[in-house]
Amino acid sequence: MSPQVYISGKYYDKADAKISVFDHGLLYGDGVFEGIRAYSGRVFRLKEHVERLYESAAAIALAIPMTREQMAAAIDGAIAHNGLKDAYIRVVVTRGSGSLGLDPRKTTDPQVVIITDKISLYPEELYEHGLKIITAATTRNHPNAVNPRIKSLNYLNNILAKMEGVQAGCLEALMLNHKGEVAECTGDNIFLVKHGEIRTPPSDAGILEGITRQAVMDLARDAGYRVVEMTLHRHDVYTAEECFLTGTAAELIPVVECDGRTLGDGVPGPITRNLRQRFQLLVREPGR
Ligand code: PXG
Repeated sequence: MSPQVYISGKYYDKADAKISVFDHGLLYGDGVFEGIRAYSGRVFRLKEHVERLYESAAAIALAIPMTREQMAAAIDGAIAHNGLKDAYIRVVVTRGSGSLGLDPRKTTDPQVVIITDKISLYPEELYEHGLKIITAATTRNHPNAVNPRIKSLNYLNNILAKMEGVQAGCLEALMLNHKGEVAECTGDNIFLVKHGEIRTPPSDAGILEGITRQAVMDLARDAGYRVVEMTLHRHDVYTAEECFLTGTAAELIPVVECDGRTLGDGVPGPITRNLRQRFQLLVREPGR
């Protein structure tokens, strides 16, 4: 049986899990979300995901109708309710139903949705041989528009970039910010290795501050690598020794080609492979 969906305090079968067409989440993409993983029945970085959800909500002045503690308990509860061990969790908070018109004051009852599902993993092949990516022509949101730090329901900009990637036969696409600097991919953060140093764009490059990104920076430093957040350009990608992406869905995945240029030796590099192994241990380690 497929997992039941939590909607604002109750569980529903998949076929009955519905939200009003008048919800501004649907009408305007007015809402926020999180994508989370559970490994062996434990939710990875639950506190961090809940915190980011509440920060996204605060940034759009959306009052989530439950406390952080209640939210964390509801997420744990949804996994337990559905008897899942290794799972993907999608938390969505919508602005709620209202009249037509943008004004959020005309809405009531923000909806809290927690979808849990079995995780569908990327083919192991991609981790062994690495991804090919392209640079999308679609620019990452300007921070003064929908700030990339907000994980909002308005992902169309990233979807447009993803479509460019798909068109080019790539699973991910690199997005530059309005200044032409490397920001991130459509659903993953990007890291480069140069002179043995691990480099990633800073928050002010206009990125989502990924929870996997932070976990990987921490474990890389613990492993003795130098990790720096710095402005990067496409040139740095093309001339990198190694490149990898991080995200909840992909975990840590090597990139071996960008815009038709072979990166490094064209195979996942030693630092990328080392970090991937360490990440695998981290997510399976009790008490992490
Ligand atoms: N950048 C963007 C734009 C993202 O959307 C990441 C980076 C990586 O962040 P985390 O915190 O996951 O390390 C994301 C994450 C989905 C889905 O189902 C999307 C994400 C994560 C999980 C699921 O579309 N995006």
